[in-house]
Amino acid sequence: MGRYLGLDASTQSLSALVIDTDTGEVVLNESVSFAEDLPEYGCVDGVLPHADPLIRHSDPCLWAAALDLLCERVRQSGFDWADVDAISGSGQQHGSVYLRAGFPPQWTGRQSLAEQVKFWLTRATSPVWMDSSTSAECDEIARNAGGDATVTAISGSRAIERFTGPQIRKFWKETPEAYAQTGRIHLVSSFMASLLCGADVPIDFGDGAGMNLLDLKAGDWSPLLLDATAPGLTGKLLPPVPSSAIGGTVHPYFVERYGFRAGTPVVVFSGDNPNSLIGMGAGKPGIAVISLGTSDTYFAAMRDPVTDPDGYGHVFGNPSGGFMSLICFKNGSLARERIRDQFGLSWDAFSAAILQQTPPGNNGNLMLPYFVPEITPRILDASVKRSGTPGFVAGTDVAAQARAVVEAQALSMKQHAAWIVEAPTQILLTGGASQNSGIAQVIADVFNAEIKRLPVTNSAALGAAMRAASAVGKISWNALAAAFAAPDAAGRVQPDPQAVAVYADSASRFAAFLSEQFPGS
Ligand code: XUL
Repeated sequence: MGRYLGLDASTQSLSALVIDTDTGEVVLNESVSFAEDLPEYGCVDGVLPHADPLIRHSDPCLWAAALDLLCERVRQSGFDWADVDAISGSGQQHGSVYLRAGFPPQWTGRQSLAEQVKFWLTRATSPVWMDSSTSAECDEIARNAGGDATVTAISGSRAIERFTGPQIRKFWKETPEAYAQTGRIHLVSSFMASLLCGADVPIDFGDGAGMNLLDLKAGDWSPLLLDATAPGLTGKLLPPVPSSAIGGTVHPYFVERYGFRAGTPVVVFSGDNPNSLIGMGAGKPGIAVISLGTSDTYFAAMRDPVTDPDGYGHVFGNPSGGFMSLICFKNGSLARERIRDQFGLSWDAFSAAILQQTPPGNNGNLMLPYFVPEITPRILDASVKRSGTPGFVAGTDVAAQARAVVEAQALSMKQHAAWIVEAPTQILLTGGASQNSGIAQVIADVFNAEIKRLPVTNSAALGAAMRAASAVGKISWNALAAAFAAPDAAGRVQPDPQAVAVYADSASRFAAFLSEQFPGS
């Protein structure tokens, strides 16, 4: 029993959440926003502006600066870091950091982490999950490995633009000298853990599965995929480990500067989605999670690593054992926000447009809301399409726009989740937009499932804290889920049978409109 810290290095912020397993309470929930608190790094929506819409990188020094700032902010708030018994963390998946041999050094207290990290980078910026610029490398990796089917069978996913392997290959092709100088490649998760420990912390199976490099069944890097990706890659990666492994202890830098207890164990970090699976109490099959964040994701625990025949879905490691399915939709809150801003709606007005001003099925109006290149379905040449009434197509019917974007997202999710064999009996909704009643109702109706919501919205940080409590405190998953991930009785949304019937028709019309507008997607 004790206090366990979960850190979450997400696309736009770094958060810290501490659970107290004696009282069952969340005793700290603090966050640093990259845009508001560290504008000097120039990231917009978590990425560096780039003229090419397919290129999306971030600055690893920003993540290091955010760690310093968060530790200091929490210390100043009066929270005693020495009360923390163990730490784990979460990172946006797929993003990679390229470092000289010898990283990490013994941190010195004389300089900030960001200043020290800068010296070790062999690639100044980190490609992140929003990057879609590696189509050529995906094709090459698939060809080198013997075809898409082989890559999928080994790694759980077709070679995918945002996955780390294709990004590594692109780095090697474009700057072979810098690649040769790279001694260590980290994911965002293992990089943050390494900063905390001042030691090289391995990648876990959960996040490692998002690289197109891990042999899921063997639990080790696949020699075939390493060779198909870039020369000499084996030595640049530490062997992957189970998500419960201890990666090290907190470095004296954090003890001296911020007051952490010397020797506090650090459990390896994992990806945000594997952590959320735990933080939502969905570690066992039968419960699907829909997370409405910068990207929307749909995921669920699975026993066997069944793969998506259409190549959109993924299989990752489940931190509590077994596997998890995941489908990622890039035009998530980004698309909802674009519609909200374009039509001058508040979130309340957005919800009212859905709940009060438009009927389920939206009078036949359909939108394909691809403001940026989409992952699922695969659309590199992004654009927004509308079909339906003249007012909707012309953009004068404002309420219909709000419903259309949300219906399109829910219908696309249902269509692209059809390959997951273990059908969910419950759907848990999380992420910023999960509190919006209009959005929750559309999802309940499209999936014909009861929606449950949890009081804690940062399920990735919570899941990381629960993993620390499980690995170090030896507290059972059931006890942790009962204490911290129990659905909120007031947050339930029931499907409306009439709307369910309407959406059965919308689903086929949406699928037809999608394949007509984006053939081959
Ligand atoms: C999952 C994915 C995103 C990122 C950022 O495959 O790309 O969900 O993890 O959250």
